[in-house]
Amino acid sequence: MERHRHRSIFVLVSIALFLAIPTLGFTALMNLNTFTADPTVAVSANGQSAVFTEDQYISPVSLLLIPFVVPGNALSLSFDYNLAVAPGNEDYFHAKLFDLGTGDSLTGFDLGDVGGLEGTHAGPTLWDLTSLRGQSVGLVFDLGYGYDDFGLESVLTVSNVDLSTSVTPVPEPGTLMLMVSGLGGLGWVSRKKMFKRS
Ligand SMILES: [Ca+2]
Repeated sequence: MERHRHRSIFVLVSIALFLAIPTLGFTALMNLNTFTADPTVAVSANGQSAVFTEDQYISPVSLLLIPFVVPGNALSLSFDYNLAVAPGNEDYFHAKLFDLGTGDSLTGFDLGDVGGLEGTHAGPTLWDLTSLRGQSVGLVFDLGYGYDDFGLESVLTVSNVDLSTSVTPVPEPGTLMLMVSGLGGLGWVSRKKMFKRS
């Protein structure tokens, strides 16, 4: 009886570990040089940051990735931004994931208007991508102006655009059932062996 209990505990622990594995994340910085940039967006050589300055003719000034194919094992997308709005300016930073067909932002993946009059607006942002796995969407960062904008001196930096994926693919329910029944079968076989021995 004591051995049976140990085996049951072993099986339960194995299943728990197996279920826990997909939550481990691997992060990789996206290369912003693979994005489409307007002329006044300067992407660093290593692709890890982009500096947006205002354009006399283009607004908003954009850094765009189309399509952004969300990996099947995606966990999250995070990035840092810093918008320095200069005196006499009213400018805004926008970031969103959007539908490639309609151009509409996806619910829960639109940072909204960040910025305003003179001052610094900065922060990290993290979006949970698990609901978008396998989808092709658009990703855009841009710098635009407001009604009381009378200058072109504001500067936006976007950096550390980080795509986090799970280390191992999340198991399909069918695979998991197979594994559970496999473990159950092993338990049954060894129990049978033990029964014969005794
Ligand atoms: Ca401005």
